Amino acid sequence: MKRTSPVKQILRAALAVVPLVANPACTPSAHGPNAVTPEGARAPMPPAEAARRSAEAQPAAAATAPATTEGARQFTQRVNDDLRRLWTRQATAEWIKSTYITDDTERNAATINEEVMAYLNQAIKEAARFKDVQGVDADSARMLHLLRVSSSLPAPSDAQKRAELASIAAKLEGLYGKGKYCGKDGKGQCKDLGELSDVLAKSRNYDELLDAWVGWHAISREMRPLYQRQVEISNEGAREIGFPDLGALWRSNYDMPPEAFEKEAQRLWGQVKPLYDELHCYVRTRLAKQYGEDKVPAGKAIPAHLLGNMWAQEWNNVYSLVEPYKGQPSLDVDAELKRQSYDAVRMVKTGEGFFTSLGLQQLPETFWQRSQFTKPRDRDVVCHASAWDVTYDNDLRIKMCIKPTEEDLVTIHHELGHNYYYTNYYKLPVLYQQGAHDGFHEAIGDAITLSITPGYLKQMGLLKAVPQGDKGLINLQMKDAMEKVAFLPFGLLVDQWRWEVFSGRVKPEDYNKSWWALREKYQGVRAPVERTEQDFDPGAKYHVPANVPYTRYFLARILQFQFHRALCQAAGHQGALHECSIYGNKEAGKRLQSMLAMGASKPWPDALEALTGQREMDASAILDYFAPLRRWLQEQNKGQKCGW
Ligand code: X8Z
Ligand code: ZN
Repeated sequence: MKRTSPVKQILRAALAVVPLVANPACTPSAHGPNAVTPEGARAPMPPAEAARRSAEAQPAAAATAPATTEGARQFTQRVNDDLRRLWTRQATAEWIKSTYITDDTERNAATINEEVMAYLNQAIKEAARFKDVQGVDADSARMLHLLRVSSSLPAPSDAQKRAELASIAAKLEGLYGKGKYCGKDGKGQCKDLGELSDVLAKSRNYDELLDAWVGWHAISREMRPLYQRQVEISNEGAREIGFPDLGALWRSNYDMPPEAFEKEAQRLWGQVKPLYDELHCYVRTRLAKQYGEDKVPAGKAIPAHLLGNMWAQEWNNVYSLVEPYKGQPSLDVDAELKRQSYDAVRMVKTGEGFFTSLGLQQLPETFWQRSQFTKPRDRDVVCHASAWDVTYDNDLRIKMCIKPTEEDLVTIHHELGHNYYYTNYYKLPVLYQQGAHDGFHEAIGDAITLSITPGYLKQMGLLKAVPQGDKGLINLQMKDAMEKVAFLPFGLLVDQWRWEVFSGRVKPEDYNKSWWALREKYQGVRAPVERTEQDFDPGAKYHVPANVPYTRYFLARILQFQFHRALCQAAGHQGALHECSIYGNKEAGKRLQSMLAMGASKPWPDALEALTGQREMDASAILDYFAPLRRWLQEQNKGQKCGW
């Protein structure tokens, strides 16, 4: 029987269907020019310049590597070397730009982003010469696959279009970063996203909330034509390297055919939807008490501005409105952080302390020197939190605008999770310097935060008393669920929308309508005022203009509980999952590291097995965790008109 070579199988699978996106973390630039920013690339490029740049971008590797097994090995080695150099230059330029937004730093980043795009387009085409080669070793075959799916924004080989794509991507991210609302008449005091988010989190005044929500959602209107063109050009780039559209490329990053991945995401959603529905029903009832039945009617989707967050993605900011039992010990960590004047460095040290308690190493000295912890007063920066290894060589950093809140303390752990992944795999070839899949990367820090129990917080002096008994437990679970469970449908729908857009099933004239149809379908949330196709509400969420795939966060919300369960087992925890903290447990730390060190060197089921013994993603851990709350919610919701 004729054997098909592994490379051929992989290339066929990818050509036939879905490739994955291999962005390791929330670093926009990592493994793909997500965040290209060329002010200077706005004008059409002269043909001579375009030709020069195309020629520069030729990867010499393939031309000299013969179509043999040895050639494949040489080729992938060369690509790893080239990419280490290119990605380091790219990440350096992106870091400088994101921490100091000016025309110059944007143009600088754009130039290198174009170069990386050109290189990848060429290298991926050259890699096709190995598809019929028999007996290619497993590592080379995997790297050829990872190369094909390594960019979330592939450019076509046409230099003009590549420059246009870089320019558009830059403008989109810039529009988001500079977005401000200056009052209805445009003459009020201007508020940025941080300030508007504070209103969403703290105000309980319906009209004030509405004003902040509408104000922020106006910043994305001008993104619409740019986004439409970005879709056209990047789809062309995806087709050139053998994918039907960009969504198919994104979905090919999960070691299974893209259609199988779509089904997998829906399977997981089916597992958790009943829990979400119970939470939604209860929260709506409580919001109706606060704002009135006329504003929050039973049986209808909830107005999107009442859930404490600009995108209604996490609802923990309105926990006080839904608190099940009064008179229990406070769960308010914010108050303690402020009272004790925690500064950003102390908060990050607290996060590091959790990881080192597991036996993981301290962060390198350079982390403390090079990170951006707080918002500089003298310049524009990208505040959306991210984690970096700028030189792919343990050059760890985080970039945040930290405020002394519990939300930011949680985000710090999230970002440090990325850094601890980086530090465990930085000695691998760069094509392997990624998570097993992108959801793994997003889940590490979050899994750690599941061990931030009230007992741990009390030990840290951040809670006065640990909640006791059934009432204490239900309050605690409600607070957790408002963050973790509430997020699930949002985590799924962002890319459900983009996949439809990329495939052309949703046309530009229906961008906004289809966005709200999905928000209503999955989240049970509706726009608080009439929207039209003048609006571009998806653009008001960072990851859309920044072109960061989002399904990873949905997967991470489920995986983090699966990881937590396995780590608790490794730590010898007996009893209910929600009672476990792995703080200080070295066995759990070792188990975690065994997975982190694999990077993307093996298909993700192998990595999952190393940590959990399971080869499938599984929502049973999140369901087990919230079992007490779910029973309680079912009781409360009896006789209510749930659903929408
Ligand atoms: O973007 C992030 C991280 C960086 S990877 C701060 N997150 C998503 C979001 O903010 O929408 C974490 C949770 C979901
Ligand atoms: Zn992240």
